[in-house]
Amino acid sequence: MLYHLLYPLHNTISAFNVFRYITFRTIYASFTAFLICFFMGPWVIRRLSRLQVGQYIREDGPQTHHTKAGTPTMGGMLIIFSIVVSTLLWTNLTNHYVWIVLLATVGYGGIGFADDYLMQIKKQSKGLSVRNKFMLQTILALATGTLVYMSPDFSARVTIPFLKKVSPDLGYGYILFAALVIIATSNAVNLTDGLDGLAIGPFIIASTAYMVFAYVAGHIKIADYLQINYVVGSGEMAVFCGTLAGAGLGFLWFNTYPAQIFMGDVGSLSLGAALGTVAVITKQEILLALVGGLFVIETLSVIFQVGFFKVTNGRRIFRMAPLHHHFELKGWPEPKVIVRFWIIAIALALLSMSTLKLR
Ligand code: 57M
Repeated sequence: MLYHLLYPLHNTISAFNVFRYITFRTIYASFTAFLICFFMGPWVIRRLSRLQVGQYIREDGPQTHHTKAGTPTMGGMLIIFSIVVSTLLWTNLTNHYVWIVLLATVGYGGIGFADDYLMQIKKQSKGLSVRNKFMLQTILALATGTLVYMSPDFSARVTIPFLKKVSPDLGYGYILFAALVIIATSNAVNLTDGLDGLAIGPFIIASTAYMVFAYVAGHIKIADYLQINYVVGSGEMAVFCGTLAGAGLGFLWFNTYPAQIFMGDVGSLSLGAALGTVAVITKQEILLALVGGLFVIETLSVIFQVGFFKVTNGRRIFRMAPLHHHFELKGWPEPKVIVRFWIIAIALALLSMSTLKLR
């Protein structure tokens, strides 16, 4: 909105020329989202506490979690609010990718909200059924994939990290592929969200990495120099990633150990979908498995644990899945697990950056 209101005045007030620049808008979009979360956080925490939207803690979980009972949850509503407001303020609203990514983010937020609402407010212990949740996620992901696929000049080629000459064209299959990336990322972030700041930390890191990828993919000269797929209009996703990272930081202020608020499914599902959609739009789809490698590790730990459990009739690989519970049960204090997982996330994001050169 600011871009549309102020940039046209640059002939009269030359300083307004800065609104043209993606870098400038990305920085201020991050700040805006951060400040909204930071200043509204205490009010949201008070309101959620008053509404008694307090976390129910599972009996079978690590003992240390029982002290967390009653922590306000559904803080994801605040994160989504700050992302949407900041995106509307700082992006070029004629860019259709902006609307597609907002649709995915808010839509997945809606699914998470329904689940949280049933559990926290209606006090139904299970929330949405797994079947309904998955069906809604699939419909929305396919819709998002179709909209991206139909975008002018969008290519159905998939970027394979480290291999610049291999880029298979999936045709209509790209829609399915895009949906898979979005669903997988959304659920992986959700599984990781089990310790204070554990999901939001790596999420901030991954969003920052995609801020760079989006800028590069949307800049014809840099994309050409680095020989990566140029996507017309994807530079605007850098501004959106700025809002993700900024909102994430603002939320982390309150979600850091010992957390004053959890994000709930409304947060984890929507943030994962936002990241997955950005990866698709910027054509760095497969690279997300490395950028968000921590989410992948957590998910694989569940897949292996459940698979092994079934095949061996009740034996386990880890003390408990997802992996963070394993280390908790080994006796690592919660902050140690969290910070070490963040370190892994930073290392993986740095490694992913090297794919810009190594190909
Ligand atoms: C949600 N949710 C947290 C909070 C957060 C298939 C199976 C592995 C699924 C998995 C699962 O349900 N994962 C998804 C994980 C919950 O947090 C809420 O949920 C939102 C995210 N959706 O925002 O509202 C608890 O996590 C803790 N928490 C924090 N700080 C935070 O900032 O401490 C969350 C955010 C909160 C709080 O305690 O209550 C969760 O863990 O439930 N299931 C599991 O993770 C379960 N694992 C399991 O059953 N493993 C089995 C195998 C065979 C799969 C095993 O290894 O034996 C564990 N979850 C819990 N207890 N809580 C089991 C024990």
